[in-house]
Amino acid sequence: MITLYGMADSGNCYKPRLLMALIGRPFRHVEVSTFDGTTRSEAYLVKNPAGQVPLLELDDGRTLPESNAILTFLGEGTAFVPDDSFDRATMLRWMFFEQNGHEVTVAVRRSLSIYPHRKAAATEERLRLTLEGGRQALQVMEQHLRKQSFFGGERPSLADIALYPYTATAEEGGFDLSAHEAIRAWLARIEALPGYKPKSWLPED
Ligand SMILES: N[C@@H](CCC(=O)N[C@@H](CS)C(=O)NCC(=O)O)C(=O)O
Repeated sequence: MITLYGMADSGNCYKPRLLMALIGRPFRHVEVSTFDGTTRSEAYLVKNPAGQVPLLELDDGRTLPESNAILTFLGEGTAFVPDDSFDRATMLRWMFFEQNGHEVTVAVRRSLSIYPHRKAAATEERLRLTLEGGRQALQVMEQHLRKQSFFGGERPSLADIALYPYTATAEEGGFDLSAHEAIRAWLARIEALPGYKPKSWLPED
């Protein structure tokens, strides 16, 4: 069975967990965490020299880091990857947006705001910049979702799985979603998908 090394509270790690729940693919979860230093342990650095989670390990020992690369691998051949090449590129467009415009602002501001070990990095300037950038990213999402149900159109794709976790916890980072009606309706649509599991869910051993 494939193994997902991840941190239960991390949105990046929740992305592949959520996808595997939605497609009904069994996996083993191994908790590796920045809190207890295991992301930087010698044993883990052999698997991922970047010292980050998530990391997928296949039965043959091959490993794959980067949440959106993991989604791409796991999503192949499922309904979460469109057949049409333009639709597939549109899905990728939003997955790149998630890493370049959303994760670096919305997710980073949450981690600066809630994790005590990030306090030294949570300077006024950084909090201001991530607030501005995050608001801009959320506005882009809001505008797009006013026109369609999911990022790639009327069906959910990997882009929605990539964008869901840190949008769902954006308020923990000080973002106000009350005026973002389209985003809130989209979050509810994801939560209504068959097989959906919340971030707190981990597979049984
Ligand atoms: N671009 C990477 C980012 C991964 C990342 O930032 N992981 C964080 C948890 S959300 C991590 O491993 N932090 C632990 C550390 O840096 O020690 C992805 O999408 O997978």
